[in-house]
Amino acid sequence: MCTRFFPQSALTLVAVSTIAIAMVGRPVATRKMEEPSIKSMGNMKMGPMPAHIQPAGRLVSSQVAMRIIASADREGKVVRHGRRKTLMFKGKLAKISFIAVQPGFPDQTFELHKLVDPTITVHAGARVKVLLLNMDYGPGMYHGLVIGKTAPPYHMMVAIPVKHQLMLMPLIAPRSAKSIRRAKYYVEQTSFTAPHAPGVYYYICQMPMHAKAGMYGKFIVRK
Ligand SMILES: [Cu+2]
Repeated sequence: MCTRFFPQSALTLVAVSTIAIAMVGRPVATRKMEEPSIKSMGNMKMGPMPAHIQPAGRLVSSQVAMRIIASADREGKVVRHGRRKTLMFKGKLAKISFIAVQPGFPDQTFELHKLVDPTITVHAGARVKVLLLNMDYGPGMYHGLVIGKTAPPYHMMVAIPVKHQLMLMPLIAPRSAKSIRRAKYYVEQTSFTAPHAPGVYYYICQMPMHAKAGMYGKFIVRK
C-alpha cells in the first residue's frame, strides 16, 4: 500500500497544512532564497504573456534592487493595530515601494517593509510616488499594479480600468534566470495624487490569477 511511503505523521502534516491554508485563504508557497522554479497555480501553468504585450520597466542590478529595498524600508511607518500592522505615510508626499514576490516571502504577494500585502494609508490629497520592483522569476511571472475601488474577492481577471481607478502601472517583466545576486530586475515608477476625500481603495496586481491568489491589499486615504 502506498501508506508505507506516506507515514501517518506525514499525512497528518499534510492535512494540518491544508487546513491552515484553507483558513487563511492566502498564497501557499514560500519562495526559496536561491532556487528559481517554474510556477504553477493548481493545475494551471503560468505560461508566458502573449507576444503582443510589451512589458514596461527598466533593468537594474541586484545591488540596485537591494538598495531600493533598503531605502523603501525607511519610507513610511509601521503602526500596530492589535495583531495587524499598517504601513502609514504621513505628509503631502508619500513614496511607496512595492516589491513583487520578494525572495523568502510567500508567492503571489506584494512586500512592503517586509510585510506581506499590508494595509497602506496616505493623507488625502498627498502626492504619491509609486515604485514597483519585480523580484519574481519564471516564465510569465509578470507583475503590475493598479489602485482603485474594486474590492475582493477577485476573479481570474481584474477588469481594467478598475472602479474609481487612481493609478495603473503596466505589467513589468520578471527577473532574469540567474541566481538572485547575479540576476537583473525590472523596476517601474509612476506617481498620482490621492483623492481629497477619505476613502478605502485596493492595490491589486492585474496579471491574470494573481489578485485571486492573494496579490492585493487595502489602500486607505485618510483625513
Ligand atoms: Cu502579479
